[in-house]
Amino acid sequence: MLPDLDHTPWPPEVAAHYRAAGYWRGQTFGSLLTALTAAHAGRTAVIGEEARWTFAELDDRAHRIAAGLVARGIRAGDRVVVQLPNVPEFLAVIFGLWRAGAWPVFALPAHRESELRHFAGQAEAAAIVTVGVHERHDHAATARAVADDVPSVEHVLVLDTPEWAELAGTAPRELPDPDPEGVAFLQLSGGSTGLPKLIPRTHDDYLYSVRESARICRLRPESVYLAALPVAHNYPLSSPGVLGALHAGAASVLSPRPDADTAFRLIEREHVTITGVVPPLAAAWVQAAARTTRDLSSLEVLLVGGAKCGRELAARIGPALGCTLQQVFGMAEGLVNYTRLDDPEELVLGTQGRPISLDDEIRVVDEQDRDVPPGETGALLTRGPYTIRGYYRAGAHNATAFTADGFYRTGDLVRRKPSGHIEVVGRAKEQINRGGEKVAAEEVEDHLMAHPGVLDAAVVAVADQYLGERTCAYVVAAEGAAPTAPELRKFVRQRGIAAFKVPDLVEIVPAFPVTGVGKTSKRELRAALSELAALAPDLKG
Ligand code: AMP
Ligand code: DBH
Repeated sequence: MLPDLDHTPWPPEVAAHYRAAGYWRGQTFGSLLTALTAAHAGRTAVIGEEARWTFAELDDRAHRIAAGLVARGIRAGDRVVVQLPNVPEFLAVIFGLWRAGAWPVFALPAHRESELRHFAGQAEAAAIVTVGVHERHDHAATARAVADDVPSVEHVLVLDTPEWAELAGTAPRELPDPDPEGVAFLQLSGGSTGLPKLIPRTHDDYLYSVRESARICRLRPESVYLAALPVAHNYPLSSPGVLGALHAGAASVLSPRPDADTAFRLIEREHVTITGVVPPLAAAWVQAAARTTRDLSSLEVLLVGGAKCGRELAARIGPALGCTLQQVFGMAEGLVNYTRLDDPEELVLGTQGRPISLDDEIRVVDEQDRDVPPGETGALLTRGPYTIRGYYRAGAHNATAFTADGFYRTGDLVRRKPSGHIEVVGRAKEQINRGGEKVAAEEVEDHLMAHPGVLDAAVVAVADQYLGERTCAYVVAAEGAAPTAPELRKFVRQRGIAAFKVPDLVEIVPAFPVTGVGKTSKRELRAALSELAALAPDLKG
């Protein structure tokens, strides 16, 4: 079994190559912000609904927060769960943590007590940074409940409180710059087994992907990036995201919500040039664009990714929004693919792009890990200068999530074009992609199994017109029990998990179909979904 390392390093000769090739440049996020501020001090860096900060203001805030965190006992290498909505403070907090040498653990606003307890516990976090009530949820109360359960958590820091104002007002001080090859933060994976795994990303590796993303998306100081999706997610954070925008000296607008009304208002107000959405949102924006009175003419590029963008939708985006479509297929574990802005239409509409780096190694393999012939479908394996070699403290999981020679098993089924462009054709992992929000089947199954009336549970994807996929939970009731679908959905919600993980459909069945070796056949369950009514009696056996 592999050891439970915080960070699985790249082999030394591979790391030497990444340095020599100029991918890893020995810069930290803190020193990047210092350099950006020197170059762009008076330019706008970040725009919220009300606030508008220059690079110099963001830099000053990050310095003060770093000093305030250190004064409260946060040390280099400490993990700090950050659960913030799309507000400018998000950037001040993460750069503050980076300057203090602490590692942000990026939770999403949608996460609830169960997930936060897992992140804080798994990371042995020293603190949680969050907000008070946001979108009718009391995040501060949730964070305090988590702190009560997780002994390592000593501080719950809540934005917009007197305590926070004091911390954020601390006099700046010089702090040692952390190791650029060391871990910078823990990102979350959508997961396919159990609870989400934590992904250790280094300053060097992540900055490489951010720098190249900014270049590939042609960001320049005059660009304006709109973060419509939750900014802690890897996609709006780095593909090219708010970090790519900062890197280019450009401004980022943080949208409180992703809906067309809010986003279009901000596009018009701030002359947004580029943004990124998931396919269902792209579809909603395409519809809304037909009747909007907002001026969207500043928009040059719309990135679409997180889930497969079908050709039909892809073809409608440019004409409807008056901009160039750029497909992006990425993962928090590393590898990011983009269609290029000068790619022929056939590739832009029909593929999910090609890798960022010439040193992104791609293998497309069959079930025995043998390369399939060029152009045929297989499972995507990858390794490269910004793809992790192991999850955080997850030796046993790493043994199966990676090949012995360090390739990450993405779980995606793909085909490769002669140009190197990748078409995503399906998935081999037990994950439901709910319009870009990933749901690990096992995590939801475990919550269902906690109900006394549930003997067995299997969660599968069901095709959905809007989201691409939704979740369906098949449940076998315990003897003498008769749980109902609404009861089970409520039960799962009350376990304190993100709303997007609560099963959309719950079907109570007498038994599951099994495979030849007696495992629950999810394939048959999925097939059964399309003819549910007719098949239900046959599920016995
Ligand atoms: P995560 O590992 O949670 O960051 O999620 C990454 C996964 O999202 C990938 O492995 C794919 O399954 C899926 N994904 C991301 N972008 C796309 C895309 N453009 N098309 C299809 N699937 C995507
Ligand atoms: O889905 C993702 O995780 C994702 C999508 C697009 C991602 O991590 C990214 C780009 O960087």
